[in-house]
Amino acid sequence: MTLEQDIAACFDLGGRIQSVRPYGHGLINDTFVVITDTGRRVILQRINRHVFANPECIMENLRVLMDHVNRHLSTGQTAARELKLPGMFLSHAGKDFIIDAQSGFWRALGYIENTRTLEKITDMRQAEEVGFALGRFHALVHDLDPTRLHQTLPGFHDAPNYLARFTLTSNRKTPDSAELKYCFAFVEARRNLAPILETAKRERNLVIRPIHGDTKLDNFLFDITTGQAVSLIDLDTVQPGLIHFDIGDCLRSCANLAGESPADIGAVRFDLDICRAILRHYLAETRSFLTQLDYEYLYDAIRLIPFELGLRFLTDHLEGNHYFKTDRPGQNLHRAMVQFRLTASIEGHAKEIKTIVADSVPVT
Ligand code: GN1
Ligand code: MG
Repeated sequence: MTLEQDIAACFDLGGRIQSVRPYGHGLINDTFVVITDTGRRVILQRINRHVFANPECIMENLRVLMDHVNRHLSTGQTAARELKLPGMFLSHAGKDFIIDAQSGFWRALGYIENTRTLEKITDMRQAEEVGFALGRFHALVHDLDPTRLHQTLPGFHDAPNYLARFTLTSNRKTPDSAELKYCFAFVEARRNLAPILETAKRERNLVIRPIHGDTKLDNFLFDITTGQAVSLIDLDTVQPGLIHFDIGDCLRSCANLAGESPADIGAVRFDLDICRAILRHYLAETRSFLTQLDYEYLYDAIRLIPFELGLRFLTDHLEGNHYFKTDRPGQNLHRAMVQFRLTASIEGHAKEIKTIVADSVPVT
């Protein structure tokens, strides 16, 4: 028996375990899909303790989130089309997690049937669905008091802090390749960009709300039959934050058709049609509670989040790849280059993106 089979057997999954296989492409946690003899599929995950110091907080947040969303559903406050969120299974001891002998933290989540993820957006309807789903998610949680949620990853989107850490690390290192020279110069030229959202937060131009925290395309589930986006998964980083983090992260993932690890970095660019489709549908779902100031910072967020992720990959490369999983040397440097190319493409389209934002804001 493998460790993950042993662990799967500790949860009450309503049947005997038939198989446990690795699943998905996450860069942080270890994910498996379990199949039971009743044909049920369950997602089994070992949370990366190096990243999440207090995984218990993730589970508490999940419970708060589920209670809140279920209350919304039972009072019919939202329209007929609902997002499904994965449920949690309890262990035979009645807990929603298990700690193994090596302190590994495991949980089992419902698999949402008849759905798939997309490797990339191939038609505009998919982009519209992403915009809808993110907007609906924010609409569902916008009236949840953010102080009821733990910070599962303190400073997760604190770009000035990532910049400070990069500065410390890079001061000890001479850029000895063309790639590193490009990256160091790219960051130097954008020191002013890093604090833009943190400053807006401090000055109360932007308010703290519950956010998802990890809105890349892989975390949207699409119904296989209808093509509708029916779920947003990977709820580990649901915590208090700025909705701008989620919008920037979603667009940097969805509107870059080359993906996060393309063979040809030259293929990386920001797709304006996808940006338009996502924003329009997102803003239609969130119009009742977003403010003028929220709209004013959208372009900055779209530009900042790929820059921030590039910084995170670059620093991890310099520090020896402790954070993001890699399967070859130099992979995090390559990932950083991709995000910087994307940032540059966004900057090159600044005018068009600002026009898209202005045209997508619903008229009141
Ligand atoms: C990580 O583990 P995964 O793949 O869901 C990271 C995100 C990055 C993403 C880039 C907790 O997400 O912030 O945007 O990689 N998650 C964490 O692929 O750091
Ligand atoms: Mg994640």
